[in-house]
Amino acid sequence: MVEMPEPFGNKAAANETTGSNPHTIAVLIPCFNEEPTIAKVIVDFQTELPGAQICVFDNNSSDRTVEFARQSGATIFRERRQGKGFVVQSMFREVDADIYIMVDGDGTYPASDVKRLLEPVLSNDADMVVGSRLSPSSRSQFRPLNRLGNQLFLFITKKLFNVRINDMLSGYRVFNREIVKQLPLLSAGFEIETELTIKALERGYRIIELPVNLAMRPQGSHSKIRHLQDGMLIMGTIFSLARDYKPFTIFGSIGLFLVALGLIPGTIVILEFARTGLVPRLPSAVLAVGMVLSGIIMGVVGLVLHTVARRFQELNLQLRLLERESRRPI
Ligand SMILES: Nc1nc2c(ncn2[C@@H]2O[C@H](COP(=O)(O)OP(=O)(O)OP(=O)(O)O)[C@@H](O)[C@H]2O)c(=O)[nH]1
Ligand SMILES: [Mg+2]
Repeated sequence: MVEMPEPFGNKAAANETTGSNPHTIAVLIPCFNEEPTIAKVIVDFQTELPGAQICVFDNNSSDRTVEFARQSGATIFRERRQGKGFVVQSMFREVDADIYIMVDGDGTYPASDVKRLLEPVLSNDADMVVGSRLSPSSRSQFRPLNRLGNQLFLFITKKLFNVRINDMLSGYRVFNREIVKQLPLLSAGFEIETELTIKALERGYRIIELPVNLAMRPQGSHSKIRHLQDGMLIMGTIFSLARDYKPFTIFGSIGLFLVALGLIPGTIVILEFARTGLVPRLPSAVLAVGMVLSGIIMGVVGLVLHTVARRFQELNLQLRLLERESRRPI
């Protein structure tokens, strides 16, 4: 479970709104050819949350996804640009609600858990709740390659960002309005969950993970993941976000590596100089100086970018505080 510091907690205000004036809830379902499962997903969520608006975001499906979704009572939205990331961007832009639930259209996430996931956002204890498929108590049915990929990406993210999370790629999440309307998302495809998790963590939003059990896709329903291509995209996203948000970690590590490498020929040259007073291996000396200097430059670049990133973080926080202040009744 990840619990961020609570910079903006305002329980009193939230309890008032959950009382007589209930929140509007939207269930957002990205869909690309999910004809075998979409109707059941919609009905299950309608049963769990009778007042919620169910929004299916279709992405050029060539099967009967849209027809089945409409028959089941969902509102249909269309996104022409192909990719889950584009769909999530338009879901967050187009739909107006107080609380948002995002869930896949493939029927692999249990609707029966939705009230449990909603609870922390309703009580204003979290800005985002993640249905964690990899929590110790989850009994998720993963395909072996998916489990391996998830664990590898999680390991790298935890090391680079120094965060405690169990599942960063889950497609089952609950958000409050602030995070949906304020998080700047740019991803086009399956790297969207990585971006969502890391940007939310870096902005200090309060995130809670609750265990859910992932089920297998039923017979006749097909995965949209292309393991190699999407895996590389996710890896690329983790590293570019690390470069932007943790520049000192990235550039500092490269710098340290270069300095260490430069010290190998450097030590030989220095020892020889101490012994004989001569520098007979001039190329080694030049190589050592070049590598150590490059390493130092990398470290300085990391330090400068770290300061810039920190200032932007502060600015971001100030903007959010200002926005909150401007919404307070006078
Ligand atoms: N709108 C839209 N939805 C997509 C696209 N690609 C995938 N999705 C949806 O995103 C959700 C997740 O995709 P999945 O193929 O289930 O990926 P996954 O859950 O990581 O892996 P599996 O369940 O093992 O296949 C599903 O509801 C898909 O229909 C896309 O290009 N556009
Ligand atoms: Mg799925």
